[in-house]
Amino acid sequence: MRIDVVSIFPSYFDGLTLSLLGKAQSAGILDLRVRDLRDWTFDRHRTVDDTPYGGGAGMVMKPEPWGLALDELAETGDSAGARPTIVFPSPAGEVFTQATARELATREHLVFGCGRYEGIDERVFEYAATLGEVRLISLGDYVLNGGEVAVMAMVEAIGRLIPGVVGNPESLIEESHEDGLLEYPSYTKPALWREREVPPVLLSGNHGAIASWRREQQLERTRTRRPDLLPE
Ligand code: 6GU
Repeated sequence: MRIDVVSIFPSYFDGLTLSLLGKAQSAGILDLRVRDLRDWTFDRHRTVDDTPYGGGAGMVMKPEPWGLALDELAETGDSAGARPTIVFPSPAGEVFTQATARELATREHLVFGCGRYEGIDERVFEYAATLGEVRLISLGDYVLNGGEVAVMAMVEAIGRLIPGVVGNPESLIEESHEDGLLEYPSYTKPALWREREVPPVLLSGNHGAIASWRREQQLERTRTRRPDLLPE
């Protein structure tokens, strides 16, 4: 999978070279390229924003650098003409969930365009739709200063679903949200620690009993912490 990220703060994404996603890049499973939007500016100050038409607070990102960035990055060089999925992080977008991560993990080519909070000139979204499938995606109902942290989260959630990135595929299945429930609690040695015991069923060797205890724990946790995830 190829992922391009465009940002005015490319060093935010240095962390994506660590750990599993770093290994996936070295192994050639993930081709992640982070680009500075200012590379597509040509004035002395490398200007990416300007005042809003109609007035109002803050600055708006100019369309020209975005147009050039998208032209370059949407071009895959593939004669089959594969179109990328172009994601703009936005608190005004659809909410990102595990289902979104699963869907985007099936794509050949993702382009993430990180805007600042005040936004990108609206025509950029229309233009992007001529190059690929455009998605505006939010992490949830709170406000970040820009799209960078949101894109880091999305790239990590998507990247770990690419086959071969997570060594043991079973660990993908037994995760919170994969089956619509929260994960069951985990324990390791010692069996007694600061007067606290590991639930005895886990030491019983009875695999059926362990599986039903874990399922019950998942349901109980989901009921208390996230009742919104359960059917009515
Ligand atoms: Cl994707 N962007 C920004 N700026 N704020 C957010 C967000 C995204 N998701 C939640 N808050």
